[in-house]
Amino acid sequence: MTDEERVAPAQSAIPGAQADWQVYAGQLRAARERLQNLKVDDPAIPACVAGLSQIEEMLRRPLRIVVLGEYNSGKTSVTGLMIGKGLLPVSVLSNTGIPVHVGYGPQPALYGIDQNGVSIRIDGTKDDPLTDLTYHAVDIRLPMPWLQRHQILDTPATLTPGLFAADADIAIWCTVATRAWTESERNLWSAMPPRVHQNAVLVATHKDSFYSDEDCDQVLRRLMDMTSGLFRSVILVSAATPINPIDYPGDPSGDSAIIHAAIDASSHTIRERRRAKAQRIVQRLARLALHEFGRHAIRPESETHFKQWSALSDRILDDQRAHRLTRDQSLGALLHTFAEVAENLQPGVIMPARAPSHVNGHAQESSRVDGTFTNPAALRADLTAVLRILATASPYESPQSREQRQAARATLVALADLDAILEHVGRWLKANHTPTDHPGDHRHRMS
Ligand SMILES: Nc1nc2c(ncn2[C@@H]2O[C@H](COP(=O)(O)OP(=O)(O)OP(=O)(O)O)[C@@H](O)[C@H]2O)c(=O)[nH]1
Ligand SMILES: [Mg+2]
Repeated sequence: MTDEERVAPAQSAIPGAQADWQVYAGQLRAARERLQNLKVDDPAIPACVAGLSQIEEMLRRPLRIVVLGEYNSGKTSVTGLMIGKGLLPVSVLSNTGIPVHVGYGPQPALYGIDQNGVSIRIDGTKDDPLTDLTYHAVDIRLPMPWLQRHQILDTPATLTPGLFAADADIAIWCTVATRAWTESERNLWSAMPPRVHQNAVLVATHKDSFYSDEDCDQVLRRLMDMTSGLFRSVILVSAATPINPIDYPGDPSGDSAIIHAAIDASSHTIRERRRAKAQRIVQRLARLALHEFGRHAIRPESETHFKQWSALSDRILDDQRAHRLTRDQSLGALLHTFAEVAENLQPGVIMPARAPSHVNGHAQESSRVDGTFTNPAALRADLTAVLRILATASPYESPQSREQRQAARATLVALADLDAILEHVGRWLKANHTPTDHPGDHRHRMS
């Protein structure tokens, strides 16, 4: 990571605008609800719906921020700074020696977690020092939108901070700026798994101890040098100065804004990674569902074409396994065969302008295949799903159930991103087009 990235951690998102992951989660939810509401009797659908729910949950899970640091380094104050000063009973929570979890709740509430993990509501006991109680942890719930997407764990100073950091998405290490980054801090931090360092933020507190901006800049620069590679961002704040407006984006110079910008930078990376992962799983899931969907409902007149595809693609994969075909050759042969069968099932589906050509099973000489396709077996599975879609509109279904099935299929196709496959196939065929071939020749070569 360059220093530049570390200095300028983030542009705060425009308030109200949805991040990509939120848009994607919304799309998944809409697709899932559509599938759930359709009256289609096919086991592939509930299986897919269940998978989608899990992925949505994974996407929406609040990011876990864990606040770590040595004794009195400002951990609880920094936690307060994140949710808005004045909202957290910092004075009550100081020196409690137990972890404090802050998360979303529809109403403000305070719970004690006992030794058995049982949660007991304790608000109403007004400012009793929690040290008097034998709770294992404290759980604070606040009705703040920010806490629907983030949760915070304020930890007690410990010699084994790694235990708290283990399931952190974003670890925050607090240090007192005037004596920051001591050897013991360095040792504790270095002992953490590198994964924890990746999106971590170093928060130096007590900015108010410095007299000038130059002093602050110098401290910040020194800290960045000393901790190079160990944190995603390094910031300097006054964690105990009077309250900033809670609507932090309106106050970009405030300490809340500084810490939120650093968290947003890390959040963005994590959310993007989660979204990419979700997208991959959803594609697989939907393609799998398409394989299963309508397995027994292939149109009689399409059956011959479909059987041809099964036989030819089997042979291609066999030939590859037996090293009679290179990987590229088998990919090329699969794509050509697919294009041929697809055109027969639904003319114009691949290349409306001109029919695919040069189809000669797997014996043909293949030029290099587009990098999009790398694994013949996976490609065959994907292409089979597409062909099944083209082949399974049964004319015997009632118009109503046909409509429902088509709607389900369309939803799955969108999730599976099969359009992208068709587009790639079209592009690939165009690039490998041999003009001498005659479209009418296809059928006999395939049989
Ligand atoms: N002046 C000043 N005081 C601060 C700042 N941050 C924290 N403090 C004070 O430092 C003391 C310790 O702060 P806490 O937030 O309780 O620190 P902590 O790390 O949670 O402490 P323990 O949980 O007991 O380890 C409190 O008196 C805070 O008011 C800061 O930026 N400036
Ligand atoms: Mg504390």
